[in-house]
Amino acid sequence: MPFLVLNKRTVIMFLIIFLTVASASIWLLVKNDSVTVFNQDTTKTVREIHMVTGEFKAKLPNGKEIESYRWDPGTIFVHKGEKVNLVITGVNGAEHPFSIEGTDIKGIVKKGEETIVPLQIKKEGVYRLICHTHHGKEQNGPMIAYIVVD
Ligand SMILES: [Cu+2]
Repeated sequence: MPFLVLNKRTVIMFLIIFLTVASASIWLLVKNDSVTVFNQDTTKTVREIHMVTGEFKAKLPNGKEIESYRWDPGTIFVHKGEKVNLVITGVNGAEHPFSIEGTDIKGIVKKGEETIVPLQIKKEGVYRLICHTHHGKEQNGPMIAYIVVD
């Protein structure tokens, strides 16, 4: 009856083969996992863009006060068809009723409150976010932000 004789060299050779296969498997598993996680992240995340309502104020040498209301930042960039949440916080000014030209999006931003505007614009172009209270120079405006879609 033949016996399986294992000498030191054979044992070391088997160990090396086993370790090579094991580390290759672990490497493949880890690699697959990280790819999967990355894919889930990119499909589920809706990008947030934060904006505030601001006010510039100054006193002229003759004592007269001048002021101007602003969306800040004044220009934002989104991709065509991209889902974005525009989060606008009211800081200066009591109320800013707004609409986005060329869309049916409208709403109101109130001092101390957050207004979330979901955006998904499918046509390229520059869309104006207009405040209807401060729409012209006479009303301390124009309070307009530009949404660049490309
Ligand atoms: Cu306004």
